[in-house]
Amino acid sequence: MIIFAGRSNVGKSTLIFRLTGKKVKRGKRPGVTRKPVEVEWRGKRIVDLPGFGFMSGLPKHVQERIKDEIVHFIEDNADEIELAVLVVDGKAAPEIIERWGKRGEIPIDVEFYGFLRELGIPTIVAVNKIDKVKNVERTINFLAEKFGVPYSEIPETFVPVSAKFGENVEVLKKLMEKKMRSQNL
Ligand SMILES: Nc1nc2c(ncn2[C@@H]2O[C@H](COP(=O)(O)OP(=O)(O)OP(=O)(O)O)[C@@H](O)[C@H]2O)c(=O)[nH]1
Ligand SMILES: [Mg+2]
Repeated sequence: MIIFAGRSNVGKSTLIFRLTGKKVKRGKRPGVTRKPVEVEWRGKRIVDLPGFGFMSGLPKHVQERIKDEIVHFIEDNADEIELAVLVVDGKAAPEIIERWGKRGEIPIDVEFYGFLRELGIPTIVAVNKIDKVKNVERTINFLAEKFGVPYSEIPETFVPVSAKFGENVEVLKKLMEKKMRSQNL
């Protein structure tokens, strides 16, 4: 099983659509995917998870419940999950991380990356919406530092993509295959 996780509206569903051609529900507002949705891809199951964080039209306690459900889903399926793709919004993530950090809070993306690593799940960070990012390299270096990923491991961990324009999706596909192969050795 491969899971796609990340904050609401970062483009998880769009990326799955680009990768697989499977028509998962996508949308302009955060909170489109409300339950884990499975699609089949090359004989594997890809799970499109709801986003965590702000969701349009949903009260805070429901958002919290959905986040708990995501965490439980991942914990319950940890043995089966061979790969996680953590999708972040390349434009918004650095700003949000900076803001949370200043408040002395651990940003959700950072927390979530740590959570996946603690469970021993190989994780790729797809830095999406790079069509809106001026300096991609700087963005990735910043995220790597915040996530605690050593400089030498950046190429095997971070991939800049634009799901909307299909940019670099092939590179992501290759890295996914590589990570899964090295796992099965
Ligand atoms: N500019 C730009 N917009 C994108 C990109 N990828 C996705 N989007 C837009 O971001 C919005 C959210 O896309 P979704 O794929 O529904 O996002 P999601 O992460 O699945 O959202 P939830 O299911 O609500 O958690 C849509 O309006 C997409 O068109 C991208 O690479 N660049
Ligand atoms: Mg979605």
